[in-house]
Amino acid sequence: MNVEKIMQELELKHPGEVEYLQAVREVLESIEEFYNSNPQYEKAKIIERLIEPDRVLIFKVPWEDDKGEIHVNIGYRVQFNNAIGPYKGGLRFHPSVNLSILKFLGFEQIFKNALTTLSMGGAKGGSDFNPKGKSNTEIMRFCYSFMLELWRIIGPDTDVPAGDIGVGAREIGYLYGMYRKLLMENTGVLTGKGLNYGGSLIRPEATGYGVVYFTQEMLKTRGLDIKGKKVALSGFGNVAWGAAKKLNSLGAKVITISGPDGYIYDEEGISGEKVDFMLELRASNEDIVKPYAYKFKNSVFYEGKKPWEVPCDIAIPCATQNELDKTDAENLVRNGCICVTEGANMPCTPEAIEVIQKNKLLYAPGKAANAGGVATSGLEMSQNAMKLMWSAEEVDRRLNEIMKNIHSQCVKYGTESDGYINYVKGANIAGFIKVANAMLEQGIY
Ligand code: NDP
Ligand code: 2IT
Repeated sequence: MNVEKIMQELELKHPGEVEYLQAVREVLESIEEFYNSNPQYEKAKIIERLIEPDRVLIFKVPWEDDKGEIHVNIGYRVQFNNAIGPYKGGLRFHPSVNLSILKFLGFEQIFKNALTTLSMGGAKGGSDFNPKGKSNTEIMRFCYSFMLELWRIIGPDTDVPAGDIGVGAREIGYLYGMYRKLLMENTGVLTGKGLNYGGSLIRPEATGYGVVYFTQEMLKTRGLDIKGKKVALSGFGNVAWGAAKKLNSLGAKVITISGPDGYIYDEEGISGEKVDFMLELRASNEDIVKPYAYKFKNSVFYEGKKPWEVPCDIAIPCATQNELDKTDAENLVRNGCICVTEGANMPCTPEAIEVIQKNKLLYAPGKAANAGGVATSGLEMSQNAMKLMWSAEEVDRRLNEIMKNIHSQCVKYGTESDGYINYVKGANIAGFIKVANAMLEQGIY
């Protein structure tokens, strides 16, 4: 494979799809050496077949607001690759959603899902719908309309969507309600469901818990413990909340959270009722963290700033793509940070990753570190198929095992000659091998 040639062709075919092109380039560059020393992949044109989605459904989502006004949004489902199992990946409802973002997320999801060792292919979907400020009935009408198209291409053994930014238990409930009505079936067609209708215990916490389990494994490679470490988190959504809960229970100190309006610095640590307050902030639908500083007087709100300027031992970006850039990475290094774990998908820019890796910090890409969310979705699918429900302890034990296994795969394929573990390389190669071999074994279609 010649990365530059492939990228040039891809850029010509998909001009302006910057996030998608960024995600593909990262994978290609990190697997290039391995790929070229295993000619069976080139012979079968695995890369050319892997970088284009199997199919994309784009549809219109008309819905009526509470005043009777009609709106039209765009809905998408990108089914990227199902060589190892049914298409699987979240739905994102956010005004920034476009084809490029969903293709980057769907592409990443292929490798992430392969790393979990469960049988799940890669997909992503969503809409440019903005849930902010909408009433429950508006959300319900939008979700119903979205499912009136989506049902045609999903199914428990075909494609199993879940949540992502802007899609939580409430949205999954409405989507499931319409699917059940249309098909007269109760199956594991969506994950992240409520506990009353087939959801799994620990799924809401799973991404954040998994991120912390992975961080523990990384620290162990340097003989370090997470206890007592100061941790800067960004975001205040589902992933940041789960991470904060687990970090506190392990004796680490969470000192920041953030929203698009700025970040909160709380020297005393964000624990106990303060973590619960994160859920209230999210539920307010306002998408601002400023009210935290009104409620907890010893905390400070820094308007329009990012948390990466605060001295910390561990940084865990949990908000969105490209939120941590080169300058942020330089600040973290200067302030003595030892570990950056990606809770969000692709939150570090390529330039930031270069700085972090050059300075030999522990660094884990999202496709390895945040795989606990989709892994627990996979466990939800297993429970649904068996018509059984595991205890929280059982699910958590399996999640912990899966995260440790992902870490071992990264060490196996990512350890460099000087002993530094390149988790990007490790995760991409390990994920690639499973999918590529499945494709080889099944022929060219
Ligand atoms: P949530 O919707 O619960 O929270 C994310 C919120 O972060 C968004 O509402 C967004 O606000 C906010 N945000 C956006 N940009 C910034 C920014 N620059 N600084 C601070 N906050 C910002 O989403 P999740 O917690 O579910 O997802 C967060 C990340 O984790 C995403 O990258 C997602 O893909 C990833 N992820 C999620 C998993 C899951 O199971 N939910 C699993 C694995 C990964 P705004 O609307 O104003 O932009
Ligand atoms: O990015 C992700 O892995 C998710 N949003 C979770 C997907 C899932 O199917 O649980």
